[in-house]
Amino acid sequence: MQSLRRATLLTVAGLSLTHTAQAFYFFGYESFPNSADRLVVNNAASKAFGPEDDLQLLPNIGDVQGSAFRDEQLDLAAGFETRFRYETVGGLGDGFAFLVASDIGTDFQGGGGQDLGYSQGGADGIAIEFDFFDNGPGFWASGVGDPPGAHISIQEAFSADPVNSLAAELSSDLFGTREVRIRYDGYRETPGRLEIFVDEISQLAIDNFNLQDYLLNGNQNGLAGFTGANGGAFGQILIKEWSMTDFIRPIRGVVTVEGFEGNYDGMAFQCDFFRNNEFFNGVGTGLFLGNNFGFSTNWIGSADAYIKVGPSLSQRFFIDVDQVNGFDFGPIHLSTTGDIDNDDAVTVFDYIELSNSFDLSQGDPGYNKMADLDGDTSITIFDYILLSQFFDQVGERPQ
Ligand SMILES: [Ca+2]
Ligand SMILES: [Ca+2]
Ligand SMILES: [Ca+2]
Ligand SMILES: [Ca+2]
Repeated sequence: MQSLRRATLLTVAGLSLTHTAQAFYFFGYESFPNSADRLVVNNAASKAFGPEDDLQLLPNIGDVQGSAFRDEQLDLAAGFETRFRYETVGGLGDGFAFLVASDIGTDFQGGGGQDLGYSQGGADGIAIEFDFFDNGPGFWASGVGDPPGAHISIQEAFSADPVNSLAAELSSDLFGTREVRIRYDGYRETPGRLEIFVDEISQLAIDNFNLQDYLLNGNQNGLAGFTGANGGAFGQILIKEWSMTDFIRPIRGVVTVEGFEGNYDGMAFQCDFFRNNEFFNGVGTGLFLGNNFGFSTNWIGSADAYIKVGPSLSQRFFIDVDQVNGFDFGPIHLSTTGDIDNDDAVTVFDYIELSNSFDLSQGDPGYNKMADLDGDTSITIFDYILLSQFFDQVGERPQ
């Protein structure tokens, strides 16, 4: 089921060459004026705070809670990346949490104080704590307390109890103005990595983490937002910016074919990705138009791509997919060969296919465009000659 879901995440994104490389943002807030779209604030939280229109998650008042959610179900299962910049002003309260969860509403608010405004029973999701206050080892009923100091932690099941901590790390670098990046990559060579960066320094990561295990009923979708709480100790927390992307990056290809550029239009292409000589992903077949094909994918990193278009044999190309800049691929060159029956080898069966279409021209009944190896829109002796040159050759794609 898992592999099926992943396979379906690959979709043909488009064939336009003019499309510029970019991440697919769910949303981005550079500030939080009252007009900030689809942002719901609750309790003591407010938009349009101060001259920079910050999101005030918590005012500098004791015993208050605040929460803010993007009013949109996000497809999080394959991965997401969120960035936010926050500032602590004045003293320090209990802290705050970034949440993704599938069964809460945008009015969600959990317990106060040490619960950081999110903890409550019965909810599925994860919370990433930025916990400023050590509640002590004996605080929890379980007897397993907070780590001994300010910490980042990844909590499951909406419980701030440390027994529900998937990972925790002490950090004294959580105060003042900080930039956080949280990246969940559900689709790479090691599937399921959740990593938290503060000021671009990795603070905490867990591998073999499948977000869907923590979203209700294996849901792919969830809400994202923040909660925070002040107890007897308190301080102000401002969110200055917040953006979120789905981690899917477009990859576009430009394939220039030697000999008869342009004549592969409407033919199938196949692009398979390998790492360490093992297939891990593919884009299946799609329509080749205007000498290029496009697709989007949700993995990043490098891979060997075996690309085959029309009667060419598959060839290996190295692809490096950059998570920030997306990817621009090509132009590459595929050699015209003679694989008319599309089995990635030039054999006697390709001769038979060519013979069946011999002497026919474009528009004739029975004309097979795949057999027109030299691209002159007729099946002639010259196509035979080309096929003969490549006879017995096979594509580079591992079988
Ligand atoms: Ca705490
Ligand atoms: Ca904690
Ligand atoms: Ca063949
Ligand atoms: Ca021809």
